[in-house]
Amino acid sequence: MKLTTLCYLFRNERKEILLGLKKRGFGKNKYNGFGGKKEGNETIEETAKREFEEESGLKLSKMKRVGTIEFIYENKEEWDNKCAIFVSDFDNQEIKGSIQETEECNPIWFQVRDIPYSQMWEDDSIWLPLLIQGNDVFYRFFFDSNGKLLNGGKVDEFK
Ligand code: 6OG
Repeated sequence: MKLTTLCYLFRNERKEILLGLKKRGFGKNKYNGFGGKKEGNETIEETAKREFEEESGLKLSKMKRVGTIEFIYENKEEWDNKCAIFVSDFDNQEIKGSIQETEECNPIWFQVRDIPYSQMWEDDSIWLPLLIQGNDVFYRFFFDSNGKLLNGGKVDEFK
C-alpha cells in the first residue's frame, strides 16, 4: 500500500486552520490538509514538508506526527493509502516562503468553527475535530469506488 501524508497548519492559538482546495486530480474540488505520496528514500516527515511546500508555498520547519489513517477502497487497490498525519503551528516557528495558489491547490485560512466539512472527504468530520482538540488519530476507513464512506473506525494497532 502506498504511503502518504497530510499536514494541518494552525494559527492564532488553533482558532484558524489552513486548508487547500484541490483543483485537479484525486479529491478535486474538495478541501483537505496538505500532503501526498512518499517518494524515493525520503523519510515520511520529509515527504510531509515537501508536499506542504509544493501545495501551499510555505516551507515549515516544525511538524508534529499525531497519527496514522488508512484509506481503503473497494475494487480500487491502487488508491489505497496509509497516511501519516501531522500538525504544525504557524506561530513560534521559522517559516520560509508565502502562501501561494498553485495549479494544484488554493490554500485558504478558515476559522476552526467554520471548517467546510460538506466540501471535504466524509471521514474528516469524524476525526478532524478530535485532532483539533489535541488527540492522536489512529483510524482505518473503507470507501466505495466513488469515494463514498462505507465504514471505519479507530485502530489501536497503529500506535
Ligand atoms: P496523492 O495520491 O494524490 O495523495 N487522502 C485523503 N484525505 C482525506 N482527508 N480523506 C481521504 O478519504 C483521503 N484519501 C486520500 C492523502 C493523496 C492525498 O489525499 C489524501 C494524500 O495527502 C478518502 O499524491
